[in-house]
Amino acid sequence: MKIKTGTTAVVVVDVQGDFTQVKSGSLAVAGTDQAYLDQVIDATRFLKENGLKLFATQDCHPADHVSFFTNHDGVAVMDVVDIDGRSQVMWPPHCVENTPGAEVLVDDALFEAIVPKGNDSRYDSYSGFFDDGGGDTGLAHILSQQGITDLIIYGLATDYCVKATALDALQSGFRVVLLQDLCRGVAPETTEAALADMQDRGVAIRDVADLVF
Ligand code: VGL
Ligand code: ZN
Repeated sequence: MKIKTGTTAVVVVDVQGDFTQVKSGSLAVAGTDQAYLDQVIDATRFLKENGLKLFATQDCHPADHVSFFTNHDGVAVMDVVDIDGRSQVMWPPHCVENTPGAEVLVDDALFEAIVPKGNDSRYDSYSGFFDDGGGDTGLAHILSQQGITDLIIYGLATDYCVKATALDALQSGFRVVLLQDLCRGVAPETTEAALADMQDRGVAIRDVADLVF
């Protein structure tokens, strides 16, 4: 697949301590060992060397965040609870602002911007564009201002934040390529379903080796 370097940007989704086994994260996704992290870091450098602008999203929650099971009575991890008519998964506390678990594990200096999301305690934000309350992170505006029309997306987790970010990117008018080999999912069934869903809606599913510059 030929990449137009002037108008394509990369969005690295939530490659953070708490989502990885390397850092013994509180919400470590299967397959996020050192080999995975090295693969992501090498690919990210490779994309930068080929002239692409890089952006990252960062899950970043206050300690009293609505998605933490510890902030609700009588619930267990992964329960799905109705909150004001929305389905909210009960997660272990993760990516608490200013803690090591929230740190992005790819060198900050590579990115034009690292966009935080999920900082409103009332709303979850799997998407790097909009939270569940409709709040805008500003990412679409930043990308558009830089003349970006196409996005290459990868990171964690395929079935939650990667999927939500890719679908909101399409909704915001970007063409989207998802690099499957650089993504890992929370559970196999939801990961398969997420990939099928993204493909159905027009996301191109590729591996980094398929890109041509
Ligand atoms: C994520 C669960 C909760 C993700 C974020 O990055 O996929 N998953 N918060
Ligand atoms: Zn989160």
